Amino acid sequence: MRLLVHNIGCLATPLAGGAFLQRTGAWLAAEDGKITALGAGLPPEAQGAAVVDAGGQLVTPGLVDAHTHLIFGGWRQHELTLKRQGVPYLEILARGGGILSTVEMTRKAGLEELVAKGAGALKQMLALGVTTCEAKSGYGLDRATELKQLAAIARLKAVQPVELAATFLGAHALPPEYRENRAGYVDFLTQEMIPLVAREGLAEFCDVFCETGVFTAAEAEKILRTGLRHGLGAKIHTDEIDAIGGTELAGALPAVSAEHLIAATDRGIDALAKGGTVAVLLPATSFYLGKPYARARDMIAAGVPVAVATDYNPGSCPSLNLQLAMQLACWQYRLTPAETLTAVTRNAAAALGRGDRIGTLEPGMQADLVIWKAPDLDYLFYRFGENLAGTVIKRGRVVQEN
Ligand code: IZC
Ligand code: ZN
Repeated sequence: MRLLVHNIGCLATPLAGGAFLQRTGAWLAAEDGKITALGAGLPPEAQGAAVVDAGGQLVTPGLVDAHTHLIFGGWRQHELTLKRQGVPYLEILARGGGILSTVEMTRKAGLEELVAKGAGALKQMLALGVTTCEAKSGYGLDRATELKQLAAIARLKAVQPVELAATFLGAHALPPEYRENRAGYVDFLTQEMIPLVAREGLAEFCDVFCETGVFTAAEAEKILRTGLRHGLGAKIHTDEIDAIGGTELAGALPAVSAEHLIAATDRGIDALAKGGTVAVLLPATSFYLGKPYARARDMIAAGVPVAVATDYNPGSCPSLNLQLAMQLACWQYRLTPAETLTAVTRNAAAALGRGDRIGTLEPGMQADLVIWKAPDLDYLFYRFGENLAGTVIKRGRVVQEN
């Protein structure tokens, strides 16, 4: 299966070595799902390849959404008024709402229902140019429901084109059954769930919500080290609201990524740089919760690879629109268009352990790309509020035409 994309007005891509390439009048060839050659000027003979005319438009790598809570029952629109009345996110959780109300709805949902809802979301993401997506569990907090969420992710890998990376987030909140027994829940995760999830190959990563009133840095360390021993890469939700040591832990482990980081301190940023940990920033969550924006410029200055993702979930970011997150990153974090594109391609792929295969347009990399309804990269950050993705290609095949 061969593919030739020609008449590319502007090809924009980060490169593996850290540079950023923008080339006009380009073409790209792929075979068996991988990029074989790129060039400028006259394209090579098509020789039986499928030919796609990019129409003089922008082409970038397919977008990677490195942080989503894709699988959940119900929604939480009822929290909107509470939030408007000033009840904080953690207070809603402490009252048994928030994550725990989604847990209740996810426990009640059938597998087929979760698969159908996830498929609907992925269809929308693909139409927005997303070709790879992380998906976390964490709305079961019991054996059967965590496995049901991971089964839904496994099923979705087989039935639609967006590539999925599964993350086990059993440590998303303390379930009501363990309210008086924190240590018992951590034991359940480390002794029963993590070994089971790893043995069955149900997840690539293990994640913990390290936050005031949720899990401490010491608990997160125990859980993530257990995951690492079982072959699960470490991720951590940290400094979303308070800095309680999770970011320092992420750098020390090291974790593949630390996510949120709104309240990150200089020490935390330093630790991420030392550990080579990717900072996954979630600007649509800052927007939706009315919180400050993470210190992306300081992180880049410190040498931390910065990724940007949606955080799609029913509580703190009920939007799956990665283009919106990119635009917020550009305006609120003051990232340049090139830095922002790097954050949703190369760095996001690195946050999913796929940096050697996905996220740049270079020979040998997977042929995941988007032909945009945009003449150049700046335009993506200029025309906000509508879907600018045109044709989406995954592993060398056209999978979406808007
Ligand atoms: O359902 O509120 N921050 N987890 C940690 C979330 C947000 C998702 C939720
Ligand atoms: Zn999250």
